Amino acid sequence: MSRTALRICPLCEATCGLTLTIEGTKVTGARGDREDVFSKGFICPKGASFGAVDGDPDRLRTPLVRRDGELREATWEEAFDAVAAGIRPVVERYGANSVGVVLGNPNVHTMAGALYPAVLIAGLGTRSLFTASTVDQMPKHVSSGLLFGDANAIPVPDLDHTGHLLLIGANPLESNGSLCTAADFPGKLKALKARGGTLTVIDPRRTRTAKLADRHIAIRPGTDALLLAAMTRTLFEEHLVDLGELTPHVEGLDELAGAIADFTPEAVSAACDVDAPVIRALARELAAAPTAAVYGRIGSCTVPHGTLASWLVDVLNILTGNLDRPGGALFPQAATDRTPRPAGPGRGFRLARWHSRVSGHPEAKGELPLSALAEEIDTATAQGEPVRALVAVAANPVLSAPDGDRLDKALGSLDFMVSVDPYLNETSRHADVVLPPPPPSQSPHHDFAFNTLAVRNQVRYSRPAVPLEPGRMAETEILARLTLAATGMHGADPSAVDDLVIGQTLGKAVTEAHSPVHGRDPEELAAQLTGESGPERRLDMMLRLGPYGDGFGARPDGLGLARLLAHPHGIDLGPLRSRLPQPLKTRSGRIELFPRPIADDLPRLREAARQRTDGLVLVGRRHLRSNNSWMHNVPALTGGTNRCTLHIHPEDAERLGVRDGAPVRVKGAGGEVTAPAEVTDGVRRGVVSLPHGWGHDRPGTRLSHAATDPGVNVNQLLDGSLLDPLSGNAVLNGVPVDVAPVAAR
Ligand SMILES: Nc1nc2c(c(=O)[nH]1)N[C@H]1C(S)=C(S)[C@@H](COP(=O)(O)OP(=O)(O)OC[C@H]3O[C@@H](n4cnc5c(=O)[nH]c(N)nc54)[C@H](O)[C@@H]3O)O[C@H]1N2
Ligand SMILES: Nc1nc2c(c(=O)[nH]1)N[C@H]1C(S)=C(S)[C@@H](COP(=O)(O)OP(=O)(O)OC[C@H]3O[C@@H](n4cnc5c(=O)[nH]c(N)nc54)[C@H](O)[C@@H]3O)O[C@H]1N2
Ligand code: SF4
Ligand SMILES: [Mo]
Repeated sequence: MSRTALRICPLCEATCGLTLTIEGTKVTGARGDREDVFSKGFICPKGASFGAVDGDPDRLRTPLVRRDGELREATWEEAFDAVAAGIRPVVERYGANSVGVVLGNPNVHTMAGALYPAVLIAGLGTRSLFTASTVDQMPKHVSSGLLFGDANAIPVPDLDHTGHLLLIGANPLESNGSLCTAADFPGKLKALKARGGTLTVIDPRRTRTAKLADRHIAIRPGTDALLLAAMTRTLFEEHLVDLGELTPHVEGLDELAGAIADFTPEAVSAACDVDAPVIRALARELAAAPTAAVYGRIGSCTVPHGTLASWLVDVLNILTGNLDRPGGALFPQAATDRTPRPAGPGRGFRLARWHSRVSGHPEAKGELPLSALAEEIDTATAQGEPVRALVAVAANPVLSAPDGDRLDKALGSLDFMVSVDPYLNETSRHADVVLPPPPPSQSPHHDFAFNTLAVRNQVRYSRPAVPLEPGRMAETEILARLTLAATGMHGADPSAVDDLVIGQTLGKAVTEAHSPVHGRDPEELAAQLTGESGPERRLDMMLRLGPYGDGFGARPDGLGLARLLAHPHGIDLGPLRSRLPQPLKTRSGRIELFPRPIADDLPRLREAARQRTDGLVLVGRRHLRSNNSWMHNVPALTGGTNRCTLHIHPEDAERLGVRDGAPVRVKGAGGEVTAPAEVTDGVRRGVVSLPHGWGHDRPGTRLSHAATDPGVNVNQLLDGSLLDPLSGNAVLNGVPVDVAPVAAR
């Protein structure tokens, strides 16, 4: 007998609602849930393969603990005993910073990842925090922090209503969108065109997204900040600046105009390899559109001027009056956002409150660059102890971060490492303890992160579609127990972690004048929380305190967990709306258009306008049926065009003697790899492209299908020294490489 259950898909940022078919405890099918308030039935090949991803026989079923050098199956009790015994002595002997924490991307796709790591980090008191954000979107956090005073206030293009979309370094037809949660991104781009809107794509590759565009500009990688600066300059020069409703909320306009005066289209044209009249036309089209949104993603972030490019994206939205207006770029309002406080000056955003020990990299948002993890482990300095113990949650930095070989060695030298990961892979193979979370079908789901980035306000929650298999532990409980074991409370009841957070949150809320629970008794409020588990009670609390919440009775028709559970396809909370000035938390209470750290970084950009590399540079790419490093083990999602090949333009191939299908050697500052060439004019001249997340040929892993076509680790070409200095984000695109055919024997 089969049954169906609803489950939000955790396999990318689009958060589609799925209807799963379940036989016994096995997911045998998945289709789009047509009644889902957000995704309305959309599904992609990954979502359709949910059952295969979920039921991968290589997923670990029990904890592993290293004994006599070998990882062996163990009980949960033995595993947490080993965690406490591994971490506590390191903290006690060498101090909190000697315990590192690495958080990978899937943390934003699980409830556990949203609710527990902050408690773990605070409990440990460590500053050695490294996450996937610094190989991804940290520049956007920094630019938002500087402009708006809140690193998490990220404006999202109003895809359903905009008249003109300028898309920079993003390929949503493969990625399904990022920092812009939208189910059926492809359909939304087609709808934009159908209603007479225009789409411009800036990408060194002619991607599937670029093929949809009215205009595709194949820019030279790494030079977007120059192009955007010249567009900004053009808006000033041609008197196209029109802040509209934003006028009272913006400061620094004149300073900005003066500072970018020398970034003329002519001055940047050669570096970008884009003609000056084209740059002017881009600026004019943006200003002339009835509504427009500029949106930049990976290709604009993982480059040497990532923060400047991210800042300029919003500067252009602001100068054309498109920020915070329907059809432009708006700030979503999620149901679990904090209770909105009254508008007014805030505490502002600060950078560089501390620095990394070895290279002195400044922190950003409390994080150190993932690129610096290897040196923080393998290099002793007088500044303090190296990282000697590591907690890795949903992270595979051996493949995702620069110089995997160095990190691989460094991980091998740790006193202790624990990985919370479903797979024994390139990173977790170094752990002394591996704690495997259950598959997604056995986990609850709510998108704490992506609802704050969604193109429509809505809220959805799925309880586990399948009960926990005997011997399994929910990932929320794993992280709660790990937190207790690592912070000297080993063995305490895991609900203590949830009670602590609930007590602290309610305790603070009752003191805030703007809170709906101001002046009430936190214990009385806590007693009202519903839910079957600690994480559900926390979700209930956040919903009830949130902007749409029932305020614990203050607004009886407001949201809470019970109401959400009564709406299994979700609750629509309406289109994105203008919110300024409320989201601003700058010290001035206004948008600070030309902040100091940005001003100080401009000379470096000016310098870049004069540079031109003539050699080849490398960029990445994504495939619809892949996901970073962890989906190459699912046969249904591999093969065909989803392969680790080097894309190279026919003219470059000809010049270098590279033949289609033949192996080529690619050499970068961090090492070299050999991959088959794929000669294609889908990349521009002077650019080659290799996808990331491959290189599944290391011993001691348990990824049987991935190992049959392992590919190579593109990040081995990097040595970790190239960073965007303001954000600490790794430079992964526009990296110089040498390419040569592998000589036939
Ligand atoms: N060259 C290059 N490098 C890149 C990029 C690029 O474009 N080019 N992209 C970068 C980006 S954007 C990112 S986000 C990073 C990603 O980097 P990482 O976060 O390190 O890598 P992932 O492959 O996303 O997944 C990390 C781990 O999560 C595990 N996992 C999967 N599901 C779960 C779960 O439910 N719970 C737990 N605990 N673990 C789970 C997987 O087995 C895997 O080991 O890579 C970056 N690296
Ligand atoms: N199918 C699939 N979906 C995914 C993922 C996946 O691995 N596979 N990963 C998920 C994650 S973690 C993330 S962060 C998102 C990323 O989402 P996107 O940002 O949409 O990711 P990409 O498809 O890598 O698109 C980046 C584009 O930038 C281009 N580019 C490279 N360098 C430059 C440059 O200097 N300038 C410009 N203008 N463009 C440049 C590349 O050619 C590429 O087409 O995708 C998410 N979704
Ligand atoms: S688009 Fe993303 S969320 Fe939607 S089904 Fe595909 S992988 Fe899942
Ligand atoms: Mo990412």
